[in-house]
Amino acid sequence: MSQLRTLIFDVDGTLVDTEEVHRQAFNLAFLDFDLEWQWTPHLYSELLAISGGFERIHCYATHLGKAAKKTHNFNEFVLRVHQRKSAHYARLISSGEVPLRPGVKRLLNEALEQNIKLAIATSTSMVNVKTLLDNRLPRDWTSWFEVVATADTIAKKKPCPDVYHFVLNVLAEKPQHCIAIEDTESGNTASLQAGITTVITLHALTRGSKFPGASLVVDHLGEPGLPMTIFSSHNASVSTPTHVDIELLQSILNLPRPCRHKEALPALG
Ligand code: XBP
Repeated sequence: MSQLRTLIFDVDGTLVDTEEVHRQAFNLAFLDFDLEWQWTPHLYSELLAISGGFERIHCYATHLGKAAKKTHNFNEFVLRVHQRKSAHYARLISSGEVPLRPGVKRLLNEALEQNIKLAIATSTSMVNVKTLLDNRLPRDWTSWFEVVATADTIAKKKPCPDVYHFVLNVLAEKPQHCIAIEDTESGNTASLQAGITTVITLHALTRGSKFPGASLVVDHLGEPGLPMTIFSSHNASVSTPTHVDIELLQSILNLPRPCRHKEALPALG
């Protein structure tokens, strides 16, 4: 039996349903630079496969979108567009209108009460994390988390597992004692490749995604008065709970992790 000792949260789409705000910020920046690009929700849900706003713009401009003018300072141009996007995002998100997702604050408090360590593993910047959580958690929220690993901490973003390896290394923690809560295929891949049992909370931009290897896929973490919907669970007996709490997470950790791919398991014996 693996004792749950650490809960690792993704940020965008998991703590707060922010990706729609990111999408609006990208489109405002594109208008500022007279670019004809406008990312629809459908296109953006596909672009979420690319972690990192700079990388997302760069990839779109280079491969997927209008042929970008190949200027010698293309990277510098993309950086300026991303910086402008980040300014729009900070302004939009600091209003506090978009709340913490259901069950997030309850689960954070449950973990703290039960001495389970908390960590953050995200592909966005520390500035974005601070702007987001300064407006949604108590002033001392940074003391809640043993580690806040961001795009400023690691070079290679999700689906690369580096951000999760960083958290494990700083905490000197083994993956079997952790659970990650994520929202995208890219995040699911990153946490599973780090050997961490993963729970997925869906949102409008990820409902069509597949999460092979995730132990539980729900629409949100739920509250006693706002039951979650379970979309897939590796543990048939988990079909009754109305919300994700520490007890449920511990029961998930005791299960053998689902295999990521549908290939038949090697014959035993
Ligand atoms: C989400 C991301 C980020 C945001 C955009 O990170 O991939 O790139 O979509 O923010 P996570 P930036 O799900 O790991 O929290 O423009 O700052 O990258």
